Amino acid sequence: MSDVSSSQQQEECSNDCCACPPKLTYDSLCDLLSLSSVPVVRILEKGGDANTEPSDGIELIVTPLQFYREFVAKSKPCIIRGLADNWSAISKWRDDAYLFQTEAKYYKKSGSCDAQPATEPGSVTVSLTPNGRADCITDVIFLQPGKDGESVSVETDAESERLFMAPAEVKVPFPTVLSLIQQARLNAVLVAPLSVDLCGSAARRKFRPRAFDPAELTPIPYCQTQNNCLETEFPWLKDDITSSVASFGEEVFGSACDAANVWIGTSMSVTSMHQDWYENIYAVVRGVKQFTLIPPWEAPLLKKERVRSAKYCVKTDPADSTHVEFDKHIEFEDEEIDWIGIDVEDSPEHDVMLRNPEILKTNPLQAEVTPGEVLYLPAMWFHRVAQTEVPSDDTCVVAVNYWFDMSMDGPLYHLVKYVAANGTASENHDDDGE
Ligand SMILES: O=C(O)CCC(=O)C(=O)O
Repeated sequence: MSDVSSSQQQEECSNDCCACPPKLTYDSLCDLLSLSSVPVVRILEKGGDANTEPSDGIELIVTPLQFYREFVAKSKPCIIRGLADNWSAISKWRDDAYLFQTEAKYYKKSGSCDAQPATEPGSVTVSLTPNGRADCITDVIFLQPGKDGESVSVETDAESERLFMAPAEVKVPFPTVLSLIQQARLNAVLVAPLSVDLCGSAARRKFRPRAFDPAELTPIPYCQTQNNCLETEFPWLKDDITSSVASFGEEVFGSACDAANVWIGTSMSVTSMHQDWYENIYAVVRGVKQFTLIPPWEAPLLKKERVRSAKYCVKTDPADSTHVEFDKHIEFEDEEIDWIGIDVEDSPEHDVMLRNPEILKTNPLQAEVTPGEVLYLPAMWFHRVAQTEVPSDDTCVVAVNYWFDMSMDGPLYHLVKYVAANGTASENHDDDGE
């Protein structure tokens, strides 16, 4: 009875009355649900002592079941320590000579073994961009040829369009990836200004060189195909990885992983903010990954832009797989795409405020994941991923991740879809002129 009368009282109340709890708005809901940090946890091994006290930055020691209850069921990210401790990859892949030659050794070995069907090295897919931004909204500048055939100043004659730019993709022998990384590094002088030139921030345009020719840009390579490439393109790498991480995921999510992917890149590449409809267990092997994470219920604050989609094109030399050049032309896809057009790392005084001031209301979390650590990235969470080589083995950053089917029958999936499609309560108020 008393509950009914208090809810009636609330309905009648204009909410200026100090006896009522403040009305829950979309913004206050986001604040209520926001997390202050990404905890670091350890998974208790079978037969391990459940009373072990956490130490060394670890906040919790949990069993897989407790992990499910505390993190998966609540859609909370965390960093897991200890899961990949028995991966020899963590030490072996720090050595370039070892990492980029493992393929040849594997096939030599497998040639004498009937159990292995493939007997010769294949090729791996590498994404190439001029600015380290694959699958990202980009201000693409179309240059007009000048009188003397030279490209002309972008300030006077160029037109630009914001496009979703997919990378060019080439298939190369694995050791060529190392050569492409080394070439990109050597040309870092070119890469640095261009990496800001194309990434879409108006305020940064002042750094743009007066003219540039895509054919002069050095491709920035990133192995980032998300098609189960650990199995299909990099099977030899599995020799240095145990099943510890995949088995943990199987136990927690109740099925085998849908895809296991390999990521080999450098600090020149950043993955733009996006979300995936998978549970993600992401293990860093070499270097450091910096994740910026935004919860899926904050989707309306991230506003997507609808843009045309295109991809970079390259010319390759069949006789020399290390010789790759950008074509002057990009290839348009026959579709438009909705994508988040703001890099949340841009500072507020830049064009963030003009394009989408709402982004400043998000509650992003930062997670720095180091070798041997595993990030649990709950399904649907938005993520932007940057990476840094460590000084002692500074060629590249390497990670392996496992995607598991997410649950689509619980309320969260439907609520997230609803919020993303319908925007926020405050927007609805604006529509009504309130
Ligand atoms: O490591 C990266 O660059 C991106 C990773 C990612 O987006 C993912 O695992 O879903």
